[in-house]
Amino acid sequence: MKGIDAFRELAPLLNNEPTVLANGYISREFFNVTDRRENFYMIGSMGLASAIGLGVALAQPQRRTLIFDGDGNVLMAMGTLAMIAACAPKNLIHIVIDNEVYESTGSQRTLSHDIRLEEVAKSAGYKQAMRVTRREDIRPAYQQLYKEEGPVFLLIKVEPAFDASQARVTHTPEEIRDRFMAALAG
Ligand SMILES: Cc1ncc(C[n+]2csc(CCOP(=O)(O)OP(=O)(O)O)c2C)c(N)n1
Ligand SMILES: [Mg+2]
Repeated sequence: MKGIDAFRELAPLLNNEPTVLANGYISREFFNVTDRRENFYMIGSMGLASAIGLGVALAQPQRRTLIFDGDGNVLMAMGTLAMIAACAPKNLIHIVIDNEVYESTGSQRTLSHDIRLEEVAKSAGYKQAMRVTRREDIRPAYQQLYKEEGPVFLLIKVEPAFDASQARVTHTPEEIRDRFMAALAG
């Protein structure tokens, strides 16, 4: 399964959940699958989607909040897993597209081949943490986790298979911020 296939499975399941996306190809691929006001593309700053998603979940406790993260991003900000577990927002779903590389910068290997990030999340104190490797398992896993009390964690193993002909995010950072805030206010 390619990362974009995981996004194609998940996109039809989304409603108006605020969705914070990690930098690099994660944002770019999801932008190409479904661009929506609720998408906050964290262009540039690696590791921070999870912290921003935590902040959104705490500020908007009545809304289910999604984080779309990468394995390299999670490894860079592993402390944020502990912070999310400690703050324990019931409405937070943390999804990781794990291709075992830093694909955006040339596919250098990450540690996620040996280190099970969903077990790190579970040990930190996430209420549920699941790993899926098959495309057909994504939808039921997501639907199950959506019903659970958060924070919950879904790791999706994919091949590194980014299609570099896909467009970059065309919105400026200011536009991303403004439309995200407008979507959350509405
Ligand atoms: C602080 C910081 N360090 C490094 C980078 C360069 N960089 C951008 S994306 C990326 C890799 C992200 O890896 P991962 O989260 O696994 O996503 P993937 O690229 O595999 O989709 C790196 C190293 C950056 N943007 N910011
Ligand atoms: Mg990666």
